[in-house]
Amino acid sequence: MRTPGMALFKQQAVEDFYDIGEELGSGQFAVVKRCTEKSTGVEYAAKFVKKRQSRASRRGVRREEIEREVDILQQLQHPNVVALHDVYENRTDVVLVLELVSGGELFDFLARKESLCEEEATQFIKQILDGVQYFHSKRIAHFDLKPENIMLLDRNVPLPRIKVIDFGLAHKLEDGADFKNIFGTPEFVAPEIVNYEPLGLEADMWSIGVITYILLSGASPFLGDTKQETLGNISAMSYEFDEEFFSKTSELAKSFIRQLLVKDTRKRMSIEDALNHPWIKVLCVCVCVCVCVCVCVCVCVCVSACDLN
Ligand code: IQU
Repeated sequence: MRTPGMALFKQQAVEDFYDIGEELGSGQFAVVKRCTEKSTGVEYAAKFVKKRQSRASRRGVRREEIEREVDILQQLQHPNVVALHDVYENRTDVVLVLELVSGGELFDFLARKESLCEEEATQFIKQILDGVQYFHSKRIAHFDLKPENIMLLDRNVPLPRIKVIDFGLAHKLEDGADFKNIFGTPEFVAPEIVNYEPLGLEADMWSIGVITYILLSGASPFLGDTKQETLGNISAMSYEFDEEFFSKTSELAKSFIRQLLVKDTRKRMSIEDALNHPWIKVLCVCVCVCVCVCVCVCVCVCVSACDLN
């Protein structure tokens, strides 16, 4: 039943407008399927979110939470953030028709590669930072940044485009509101989440620190044998740069991670600080210069080849 003030999603059957294809992924209360818009032939990813049927039920997602995710996605249009195309609902589900991101998760891509040099890593981190800067500028916190939620648009290009997905835990932070009680995946959550303290945009910055650590080493900084042990490690700030994994990593990269994995939220790097960190600035400029030089050389070779003919 709908009450006044509730968002109205399209009440027609999504199947009338989209051909629904194979399953792409699933979560506790959602399944994502490939779909094709009948009128245009364009492919999307349809996320079927199970609605909670009664107040007492523990299954499904509360309507206000689904509306929050939709409301946030509707505010976001950025090359590094998944786009929302359409929203339908029926008795059991709300269906979010999202941009299709075909290149898989960033970490599957990395797992297939022999190794990732820092220049390549910064190209990925920079795109994550660009996406995060965009929603942080709107005071939107994601609260669930982790490798599974970073996807590649197309894995078969030299510098794949990254998309941040899954805004199911995201919140728009209102001024003065003291925001607590959100819980993402233990490995990636900030100490203020573990300790049920007020939350802000800083929690995402911590997660970026953990993601960067994993990206460069393949190891996870706080992961314990149990959930409790992991949370204990986070709260105790118990992590190190193990020589086994970090012997070839630059001091600049470690300083970037160190300045994100800071317990005091006021001393942790903000998104602007991270974008201005020399590891990101210097390496990204280097890669851009290299790409430009390569393109120039290719053009020169082509032009001279044409002249010879
Ligand atoms: C998924 C979720 C949200 C958007 C997607 C867009 N394209 C493909 C898959 C998408 S998924 O749940 O199927 N995969 C997320 C992998 N963690």
